[in-house]
This record gives sequence, structure tokens and C-alpha cells, in this order.
Amino acid sequence: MADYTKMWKSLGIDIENHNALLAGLGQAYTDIFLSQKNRPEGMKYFDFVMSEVHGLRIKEIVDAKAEGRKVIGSYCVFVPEELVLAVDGVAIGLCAGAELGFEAAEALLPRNTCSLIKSMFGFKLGKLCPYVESCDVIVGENTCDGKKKAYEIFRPLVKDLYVMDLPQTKSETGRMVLKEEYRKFIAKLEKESGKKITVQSLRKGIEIVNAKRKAMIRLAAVRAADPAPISGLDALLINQVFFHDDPVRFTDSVNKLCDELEQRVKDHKGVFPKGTTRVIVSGCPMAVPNWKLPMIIETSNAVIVGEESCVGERGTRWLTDIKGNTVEELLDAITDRYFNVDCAVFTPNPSRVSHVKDMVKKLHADGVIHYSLQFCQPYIIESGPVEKELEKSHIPTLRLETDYSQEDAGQLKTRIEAFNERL
Ligand code: BJ8
Repeated sequence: MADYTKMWKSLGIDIENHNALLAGLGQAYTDIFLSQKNRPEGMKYFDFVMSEVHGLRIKEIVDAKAEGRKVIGSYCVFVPEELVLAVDGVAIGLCAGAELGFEAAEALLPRNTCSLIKSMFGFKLGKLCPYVESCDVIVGENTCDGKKKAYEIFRPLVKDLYVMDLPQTKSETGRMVLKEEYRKFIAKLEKESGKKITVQSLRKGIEIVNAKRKAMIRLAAVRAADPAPISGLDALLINQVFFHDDPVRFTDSVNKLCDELEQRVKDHKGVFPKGTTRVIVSGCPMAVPNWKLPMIIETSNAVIVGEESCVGERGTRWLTDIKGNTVEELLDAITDRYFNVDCAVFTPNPSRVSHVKDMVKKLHADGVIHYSLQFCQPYIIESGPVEKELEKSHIPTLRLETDYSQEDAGQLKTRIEAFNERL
């Protein structure tokens, strides 16, 4: 990697801490990803992206800013990238998946806060993330209580925090709330960028994001094959890169990879032997570099064939209808698309478990591992009914609660191995 110290300094990054982060990340990537066998050639692009994750991509973002484009960061899949692209902005997913800066985070937050929120604070307080530091606006959302209240404390730490209200029920009123919030968000984006959203610019934004999601749907489908043509770890990595790469280049790279994977399926080639135990992981999102659980699963004689998660199918499976002829009609289509997202903050939330069942069937999975981050009430509470419903359909389910530390790795491995024997 080239020397980006000057750029990082200009963004206010703590160089010493950041160097330690990159060294740790590089080592973890080598151990977890590069050590896998029979990886598809197309993963080279994603290896390159990861090797330059705080380098070349940040340089692109800094260059975009210099051209006057606005950088909008967010922590939730309810923030529509389409709208950001429609004002020629750059949309970046900011969730963090490492146990860094937790001491500083715990000085502001209760210890029993989920790792995702602590990591969001840790990266900011430790001046560790050039994505966060590049943002002109950071968008928060009122989803779970943890995030909702944490944004109140987060506000003074960042340049411009914009909080979006979100509904909690899939009712007509809920849909109206979402649409109004998106309308307010458009006003914020237009003010920030000095650009007006037009039918053409919005349609273009929708087309770019639809193409990106279509490529992910194609990737999800190819994983139905046995032997699995790609590991769950690599598929998760692609889902993670989805949030910060250039969208057009990303789409191209996923489609190229899918060409190769479809050929692999025809040739009956895979990453694990045919007949390897197949599992779906369902639950909380896994942000970079949270690779702990997939790594344990895939080194315990099983392969992950799908993720029911916001860093997975929950974030990618619906497309936006492009037929509208006015901004209002396109906004309706965007609202309809996002209103499908079955996050556990919604009550009731029956479509999520139906989707897990569909995934098990389509992807020929043998069981489901339900993953909750400790202290995440929505997903932990929902995991009970989800397990009951799946077991009723004779789908073996294992419920796990964990965090970003490595302390429970041995215990998780024992439980996962025992579960795999049941399958
Ligand atoms: S749409 S899943 S990205 S809110 S793990 S912070 S829920 S306590 S992340 Fe999410 Fe949007 Fe929903 Fe998806 Fe709270 Fe749970 Fe922590 Fe969580």
C-alpha cells in the first residue's frame, strides 16, 4: 500500500492507533481469508479492496469532496443510497465491527450496550476511521433504543448528525412516517449539496442501486449449489464491501465473480466437499471486521450458504420500481421498497421468520444459526419465537449471543460443533 499518512493526518486520524489497527486488520485478513482453499479468482478484486480499504478508496472519497460532492455516512439499511446518489453524493455505510476504543466508549455509554454501538463510538473517539472523518453528514436513525439514545450522546462528537425517525409498525401510518422522513431527508440532501433532485437524477440513483442489489441477488442464488461455489466468509466480505465501495465498480466485480461461480456450479466445483453441512446465519448485522462467528462455523465442518441479516439478504433482496414519472412517484416506490425491510425493531415482524424458512428451502440448508449481539434486545427477544417457529417446521436452530471479543471463541466452537453433529 502507498503511504497515505499525509491524507490520514489531514482527516484528523490518530496515526499511531490507526497504524496498529491496520496491522491487526492485515494479519486477521491473511489468517482468515487468504488461508482459505479453492477461492474463486474473482475474490482477488475484494482482496485488493480490503488491502486499500483505508487507502485508495479514501483517496477517491477525498477527491470526490474536492470536486464538491457530499459524503453521507449512515449506520442503517433504512437510509436510501438512491437519494444520496440523486444529489451526486457518496453514500458510505459506517457500522464498525471491532472491539476498539471500548474504554473511551464505556465512559459515555453503559457497559451493557451492544458492541455495534460501542464500536461506532470507539472508532470516532479513537480517531480511527477515515470514513467517519470524511463525512459531511452522518445520518442516524431511531431504530432500537440503544441507537436512538446513543445518537443523543454522539451528536456533539461529529460535525453534522442528522437523525431520521423511523416507524416501528408495518401499518399505513408507519408507511406515511417513512415517506415523510424520506421527504425531509431529500430536503436535507438538497440543502447540503445545493442540487435539486430531478426525475432523471433519482431514476439514475435507483438504477445504480438496483443493479448493485441485482448482482447480490445473483450471488445469493448461486450459493444454492452443492458443493458451495464460494465460502460464507467470502460472501460476507462482499456484503460488507457493498457498503463502502464505488457502487458501479462493485456491481461489475460481483457480476464478474458470479460468471465464474456459475461456471463452477456447472463444473461441480466448490470450496468445500459436496455434502458438507450447510447453515444459514440469521440475526444482527456483521460489520467489518466482525468475522468471528463465520470463521468458527467454517472451520467446524460446515459452510454458510446465506445470511439473513442487514449485511446480507435483508439489505439486498428488494429492488425499487423504476416506472414512476415524477419525483413523487419514485419516492413512493423507494418508500415501498424500504418498508419491506424486516428489522427486529418492527412489531410484529412475521415476514422475517418466513424469509428464513424460504432461505432454508431455496439454499438447501440443514439448519439455522441465530446470531445476536449481547444486549441487543430486538434480536435477542425475537430469537425465541424465531427458533420456535423454525423448529416447528423441523429446521434445527441454534441460538447464540456473543460480542466482538475473542474470549468466547472456544465455547462458541464447542456449541457449533455439537450443533453440526445434530444436522
Ligand atoms: S434495519 S438491524 S441496520 S437497525 S445490534 S444497534 S439493533 S442493539 S443494527 Fe440495524 Fe437498521 Fe435494523 Fe438493520 Fe440496536 Fe441490536 Fe445493537 Fe443493532
